[in-house]
Amino acid sequence: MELSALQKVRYTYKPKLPGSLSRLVTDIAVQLGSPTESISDQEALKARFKETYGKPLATFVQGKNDALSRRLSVGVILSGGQAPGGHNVITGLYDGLKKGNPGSKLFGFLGGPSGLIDNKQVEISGPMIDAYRNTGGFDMIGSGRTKIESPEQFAASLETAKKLNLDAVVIIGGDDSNTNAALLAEYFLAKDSNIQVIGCPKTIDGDLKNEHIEASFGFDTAVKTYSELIGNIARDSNSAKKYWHFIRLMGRSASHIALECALQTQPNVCFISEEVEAKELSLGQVVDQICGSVVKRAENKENFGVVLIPEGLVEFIPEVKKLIQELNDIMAAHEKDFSDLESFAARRDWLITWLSDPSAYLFKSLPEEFAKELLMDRDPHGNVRVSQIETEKLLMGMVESRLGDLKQAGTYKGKFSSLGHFFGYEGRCAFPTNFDADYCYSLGFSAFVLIASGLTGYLASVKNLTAPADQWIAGGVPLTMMMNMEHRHGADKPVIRKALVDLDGKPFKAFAAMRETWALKTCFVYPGSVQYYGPGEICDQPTITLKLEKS
Ligand code: FBP
Repeated sequence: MELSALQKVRYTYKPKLPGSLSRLVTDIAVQLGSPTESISDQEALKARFKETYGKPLATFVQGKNDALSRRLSVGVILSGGQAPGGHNVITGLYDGLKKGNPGSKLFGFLGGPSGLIDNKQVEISGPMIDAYRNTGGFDMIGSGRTKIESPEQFAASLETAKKLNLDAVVIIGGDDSNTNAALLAEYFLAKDSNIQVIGCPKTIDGDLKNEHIEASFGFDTAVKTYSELIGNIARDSNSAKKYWHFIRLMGRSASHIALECALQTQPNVCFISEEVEAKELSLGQVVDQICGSVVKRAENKENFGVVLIPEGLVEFIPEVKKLIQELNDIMAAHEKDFSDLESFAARRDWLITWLSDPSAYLFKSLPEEFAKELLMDRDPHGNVRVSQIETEKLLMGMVESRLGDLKQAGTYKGKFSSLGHFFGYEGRCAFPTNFDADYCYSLGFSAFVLIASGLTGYLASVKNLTAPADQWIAGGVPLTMMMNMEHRHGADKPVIRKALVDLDGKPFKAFAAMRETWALKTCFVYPGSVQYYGPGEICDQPTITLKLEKS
């Protein structure tokens, strides 16, 4: 394989570790706190997690710990969407295991959780690790979205782990995958197996965070990659002065990505889905908000601008959310009738007979392309695939038509020409920033310490992330501590609570304080590309979101 100059140099980058992990491995002790409680639904969760509920928080400190030199066999899984830094979690785990005992082994399950179920794995070797140090992507072992949920899948997972003589399984994933990790940890103990399960917090969406998990890895690199691209487009827009750019950004549900990109680039308009839902805005009101900026800027002869749209927006506009829920139910309950209809027109007419009046009215009024996208196959969790729904195009069309009305009424005299973009996959496999490279390596190393110390049902945690890396605080958070019960697909299920944008939080407030100015004036900021080498103030800075949250 031909290597780029940057890749060659990144192989030699030495990720920074928290002070507590930089010493001799046998000098890393685990300090345990008091028993913990889940965030809510304590009784129901205690009943569901009889073996693992309420474990104490773990912090790594200086002290003798001979357990860390045990010979171990561990299996690792990459689960869900790609996020920069995944390879470094594996690298940190591998280096930790080998430092503890050169005879320890690491197996990589291929293609996500299905690799554990079907016993598809590879033993990870030193040369393999060296070929992936500080690189983006999940291609070392691949990822997948299979959920371990049926009794057969749990039993097959245990069988694989036993066959390989594993001491532990590490699951690198988001909220759903780590809920799975908690269930697996519980299952193994309930089946009298001592095989441990440890999770690592991954997702570019940034919605796996709480008091103890300050950030999910990958968010830092993804938002910096998107912000560079948005800044470049904003500058092009300010140079040519003839286009409005509508940019949809990844983030399945939460708008953390859009919010951070807005703080970094200062666009004219940015929607935060959580606010749209809280204010119960209609699709028409969302369109009006964009038109407000277009009209005012046209009065200043600025017929150009940038609009940021979180990809999850459609599911947070109450009327569209209701329509999607009704479509999900109808299509699930009458799957065959629906799939027997071949043309879109036949499907639309059939669906309209089932939909409630308001949803039928909205569905009929949607442009055909967008309505078709709402009918595409659901993901394995039954959700619409928002990454495939071109909300930016819907809004571009609706804004143009509304501006036409305003022109006729004489309240708008500008010119409107728009271009659509979607930034998602561009950021998920970028070379991890120094922050993500260091954070991920530390998470992997922490997973090793948790395993060697005999803990199970924990998420590796590294805190104090706005301080220099040597002051980061590493340890583990019991998975049940982050859980609550939620009604999903007709039943109450234990899940790790997703962290949506907090409308009372500092990042949102900082954005809300500035957006009226940005809507009117051209205040774009051009962040430029991620820097890997150079002064710490440009290479090692965390996101604005994290800095504000910790300030
Ligand atoms: P995870 O939650 O698994 O990290 O994935 C998040 C995400 O990148 C979303 O932002 C996006 O909507 C989705 O994955 C796309 O999924 P896919 O890779 O299956 O197209």
